[in-house]
Amino acid sequence: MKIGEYLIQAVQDAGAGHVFGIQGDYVLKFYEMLYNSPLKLINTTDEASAGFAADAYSRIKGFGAVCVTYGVGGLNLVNSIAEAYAELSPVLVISGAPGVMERMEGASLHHKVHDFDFQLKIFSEITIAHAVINDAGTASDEINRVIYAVKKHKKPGYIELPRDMVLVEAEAPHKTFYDDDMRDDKALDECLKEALYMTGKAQRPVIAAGVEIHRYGLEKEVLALIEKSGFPFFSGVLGKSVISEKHPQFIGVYSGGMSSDYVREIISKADCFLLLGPMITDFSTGMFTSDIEVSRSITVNEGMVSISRHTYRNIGMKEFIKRLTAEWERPKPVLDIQWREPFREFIPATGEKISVKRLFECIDGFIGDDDIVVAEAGDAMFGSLDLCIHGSTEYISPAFYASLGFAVPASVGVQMASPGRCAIVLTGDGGFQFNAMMLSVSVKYGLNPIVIVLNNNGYGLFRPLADGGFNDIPDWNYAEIPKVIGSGLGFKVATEIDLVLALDKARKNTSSPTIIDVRIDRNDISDTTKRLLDRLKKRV
Ligand SMILES: Cc1ncc(C[n+]2csc(CCOP(=O)(O)OP(=O)(O)O)c2C)c(N)n1
Ligand SMILES: [Mg+2]
Repeated sequence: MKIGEYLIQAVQDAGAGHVFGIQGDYVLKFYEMLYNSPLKLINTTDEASAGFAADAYSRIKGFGAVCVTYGVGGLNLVNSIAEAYAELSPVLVISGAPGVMERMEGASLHHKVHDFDFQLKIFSEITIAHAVINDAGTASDEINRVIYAVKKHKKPGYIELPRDMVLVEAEAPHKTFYDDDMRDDKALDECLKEALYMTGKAQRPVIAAGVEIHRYGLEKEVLALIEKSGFPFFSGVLGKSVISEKHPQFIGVYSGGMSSDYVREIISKADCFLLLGPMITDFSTGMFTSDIEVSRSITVNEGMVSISRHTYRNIGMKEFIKRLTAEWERPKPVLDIQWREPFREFIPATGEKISVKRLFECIDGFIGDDDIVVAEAGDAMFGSLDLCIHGSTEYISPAFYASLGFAVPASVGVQMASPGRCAIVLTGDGGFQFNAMMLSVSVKYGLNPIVIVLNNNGYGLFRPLADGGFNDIPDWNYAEIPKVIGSGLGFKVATEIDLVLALDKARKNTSSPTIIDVRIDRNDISDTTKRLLDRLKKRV
């Protein structure tokens, strides 16, 4: 096999069916090979968008890939891959590069910044494993090593493929990569005993289903524990929808002082927290205003379990959860929780101008079983935390790294990874303007995202903190975008009834994007964001 062919086969074997990106002369030979392979090549409008699309794709499929040219392409991808790294998304970056035989000292080749390895050095900071494929003898081992690390650690990897190596015959692999994690069975026994004792005597226990549960594919195991225990459960901001939010034991998303009164009340009274796969960040704790006390917590992450202030190491998260469930004996608790009200139908008030609060109530009623919600950083993301997501992992947002420009490109990745399902994109006007051109890629591939633009004339999130012309953005006519990109529906809505009518038409549009420009007041923000801003104001 040629090295290029070996790489393509390895990407397929790892679970990807698509590769996102843009070519250039340093990667053209490989692109031709990719194009003629079973992998589907999705050309994006720019590399940052390719990275976001591949990130969302990876969150759904468990592995994704992006392929770019050297320098101009690679550097355009840095922010997206940094987000994937920060939020545990297994994306493989493949970058073309000057040939091994071209790498003469001091050679000034286009797209090169200084030394030939400048791009490798940058990506080594934001990937878990990296390799330059410059030796046919080790090429297959190096490709396998990087892909193995990506899948194991749920973080991006980097493979640089010099253009003169693509057609070189690869030697067969010499090494096998297998799971060699140290496991301490005695620590697991001891830790389980302590966890069973602590949960056994709790009067008001709660479980959290965190983001690692999704990334390590443990949804079924966690659901079994939730149902056997009868404990109520919540999720964190990044782990939203790891388990279906229609589950009767679900109480909501908890993020400290940012959360709704309902969730906060339950958490503030809880006396035992079983935190499964959480990622603890400023947003997930509502700027560190969480009521989750370490002394009452069992925190389970891949490789270790902490109970109160001591930690057991070398414990697999899956083994821990499975054994905890198997050895669980305590009867289900009798709880005096006032369970969430079932979902209420949205009835539009005639002529009433739409507010952010009502917008989210309307979207809550609109989301269906086959939809995947993609939220952009900004009020779109914070306001959507209380939406009820029906299935498992049907809500995707950059709820930690929080880069703008994610949602529209991510919807392309989502729809490629889950054919036939609708992507509902919730974005602010500012975030939308970053990568709105990616809707033309949706048109090219016949995708039908429904893009709801929360149009508050600028960077609304910042206005209460510091306001000035820097928060105003150009006022686009978003509803006219379909004319530019050649297909799609566009609506400009200001009232509740118009919004409902537009959503109805969007639902029936199965072949092209729908853009709904929702005109909201400049200073209107969601309750979640109001609570977040109160916290931030105390800091600024
Ligand atoms: C790439 C990037 N640049 C800058 C920021 C800082 N930032 C966070 S929110 C925001 C404003 C977003 O505006 P919009 O999308 O309209 O949402 P709104 O604040 O109005 O809800 C900015 C600039 C960021 N998160 N990501
Ligand atoms: Mg805005």
